[in-house]
Amino acid sequence: MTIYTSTFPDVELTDKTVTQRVFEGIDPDMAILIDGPSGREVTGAQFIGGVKSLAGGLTARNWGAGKVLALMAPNIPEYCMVFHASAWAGGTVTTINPTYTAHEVNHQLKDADADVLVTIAMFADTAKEAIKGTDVTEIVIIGDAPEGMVPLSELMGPPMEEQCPVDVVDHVVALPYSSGTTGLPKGVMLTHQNLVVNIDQSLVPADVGEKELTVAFLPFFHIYGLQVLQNIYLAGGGGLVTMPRFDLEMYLKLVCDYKTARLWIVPPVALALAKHPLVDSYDLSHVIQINSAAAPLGADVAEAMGQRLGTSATQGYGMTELSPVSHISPYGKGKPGASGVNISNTESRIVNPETLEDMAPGEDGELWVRGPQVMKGYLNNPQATAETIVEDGWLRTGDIAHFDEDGYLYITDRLKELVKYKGFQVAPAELEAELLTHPAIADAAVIGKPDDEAGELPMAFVVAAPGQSAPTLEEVQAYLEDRLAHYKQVRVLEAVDEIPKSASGKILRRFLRDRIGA
Ligand code: 4UV
Repeated sequence: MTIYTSTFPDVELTDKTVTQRVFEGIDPDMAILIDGPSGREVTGAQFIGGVKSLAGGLTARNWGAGKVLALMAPNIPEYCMVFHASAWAGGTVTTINPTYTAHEVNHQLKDADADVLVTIAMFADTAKEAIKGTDVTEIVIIGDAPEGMVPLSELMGPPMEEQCPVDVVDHVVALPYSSGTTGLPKGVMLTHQNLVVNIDQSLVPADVGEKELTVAFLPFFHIYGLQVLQNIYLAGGGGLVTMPRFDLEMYLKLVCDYKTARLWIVPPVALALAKHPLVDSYDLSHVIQINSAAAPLGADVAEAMGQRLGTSATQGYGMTELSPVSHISPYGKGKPGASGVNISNTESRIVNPETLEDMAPGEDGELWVRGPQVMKGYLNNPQATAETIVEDGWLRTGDIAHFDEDGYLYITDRLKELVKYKGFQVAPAELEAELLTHPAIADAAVIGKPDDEAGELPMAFVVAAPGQSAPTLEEVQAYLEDRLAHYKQVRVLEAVDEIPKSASGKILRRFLRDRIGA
């Protein structure tokens, strides 16, 4: 067995909850959360007071200890308050993409067994539709609530001064959804200890400066935004300027106004920073580090962005199931094309996915990761858990990679089904299931088609039902519109006579990728 270890000192496992850990880093007098569009500020003291008071209110309504709170909101300061109030009160937060359709929200509410849904007025209609047939009886609205819904302000109760006691090793505090290596999106059970240790592991090399601000446009519902921005910045003594949705001009303006040292981005934003004419109108010379993750960053784009902004682009690697960070490029020590080195307490192997034997150093194979940040498992899915976390606690990532002689990780391919559209997860199995409900489609398969801007586009191969002609791309898009969020939409379609499958009925995606030269 060839195990790649970390060169960083181990961090200690503690019995702190994630909110206790985050509170430790907070300066009460600093504006730690700033709403980007309005400039509204929340100080550390206001944040802590708000979390405790909301935790009291959640507990009074029986939405605290042991309960699941579904949070479906864009990045606004209250997002962080709701997340930590639930954690402080002993609850679990399942994070929902606010661009989801009612159909998708309904599925997650049921799967996660949510007790209450917190959202904003803009999504009230979706929320109302989505709670039908679920255990959620009330919708809480951040801001002014439409009739029949509860305004968040009404929940502010007498403060709960102490953390509700929980077993930090076992209690699931966050339940984001990920499809992992195969199948439909699943609830990823992350414990307090998972999140706390990943904060501490990341802060060893990540070097967030005291009182340092960054602009948080990466959505908090995804683990990258939730942990790297929300929790690591706050625990590290920094703060966030929140953006409810990405807009390049506003992003550049906020980065300049708040003189943020570090940018946390995904590859499509790197492309914009490298190529978009708007960038020339802003002085970004104060930026010292740009870190991209969540999807492969092309070498040309990284180089062009670095040159234009006068800094180098580095990459990190992670996965929802890893809380999410396992590899980071230490500040000033990135390598072109590399996704970083093992962080503290983290081991990696490169394994032949067929024979399960370790590959020779430098050779490509499946990346396996072990460390205290590995999830507890998938919710209500012991089989998927057992297929993903194998003996001795190794997590199979489904990514193909190798290490160089200095211990830097290079992701070179993806073994798993997952499609990444602008860094967002699109699960082929989910699209295939929806496509199969179309009356003119007899069979379907979805893969990612390489694309310069989005990274990959969801591409569908469809077989027409007997006696019918296959639907066109436009027809399929119109059909899926009410069922799937915009980013999961099929962008390319090809009608075929049959879907290539193995003897056991598994779609042979490699054949389809070869067919389009991907
Ligand atoms: O589960 P997920 O959607 O999770 C993420 C998390 C990425 C993060 C977050 C915080 C970090 O500090 C950090 O370094 C990375 O995206 O998707 C996981 C899959 O995304 C692909 C890969 O296929 C993972 O299994 N991916 C993530 N990072 C990279 C990547 C990368 N640097 N290069 C290529 N693919």
